[in-house]
Amino acid sequence: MSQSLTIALSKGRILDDTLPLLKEAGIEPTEDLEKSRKLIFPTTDPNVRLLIVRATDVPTYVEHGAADLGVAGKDVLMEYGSQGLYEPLDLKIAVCKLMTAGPVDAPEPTGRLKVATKFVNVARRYYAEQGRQVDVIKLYGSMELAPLVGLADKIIDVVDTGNTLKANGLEPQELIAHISSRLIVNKASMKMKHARIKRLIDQLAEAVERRNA
Ligand code: PRT
Ligand code: MG
Repeated sequence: MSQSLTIALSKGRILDDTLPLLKEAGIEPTEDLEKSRKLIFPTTDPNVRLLIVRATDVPTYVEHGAADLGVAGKDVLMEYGSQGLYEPLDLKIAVCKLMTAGPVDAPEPTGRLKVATKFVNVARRYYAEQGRQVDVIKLYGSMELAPLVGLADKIIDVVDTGNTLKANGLEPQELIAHISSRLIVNKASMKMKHARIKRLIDQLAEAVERRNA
């Protein structure tokens, strides 16, 4: 198998924070990804290309080998389940917290808790560990709305500044996990393209260390 690499990224904060790290590893897209509608991009390394996919789809592309590597939030990986992937490096970017949140000063509901979230697997696991009965309601976005209109008592979402919660009369409650983005690697690629991938992991690890020194 050739040593060419395909790397899956998502637009927005992951792309913004990953490109400077890739640059330090000698990999730069040859055009502006944010401005383009294309989804496959060549780079200054003729053997490396970038794919742009939805943040939640990155693990799928990598697990199935459509991409050799990818960058995904730990929140996304916790929800996806990462047994089918290697997760060799914490890139320490897109840092946030996965939290429960609810209306400011609301009394703890006495009956069965209703929790709205896009992280349904994480939610079920979290409350099961506490032995708490919950109804988990799957949403795809705007989770903050759910407690305001009686769809749910609480939400589970990632929180950075907390401004979005605050603007909607919600407050962060329990910390479920500290989140950052991880480099993920397809298991077969790690074997077949070991030298090339090992070199990239080492270069990225050095770039992360320099950045956080
Ligand atoms: O947007 P899309 O639906 O395609 O997917 P996505 O929302 O998963 O992608 P993206 O690019 O928004 O986030 C990618 C990754 O960045 C996530 O998987 C997290 O690991 C990480 N990250 C870091 C965040 C945030 N910080 C963050 N603040 N992801 C989302 N947010 C949201 C948050 O939920 C809130 O609604 O941004 C909003 C503002 O946050 P506050 O607390 O600063 O107000
Ligand atoms: Mg988003």
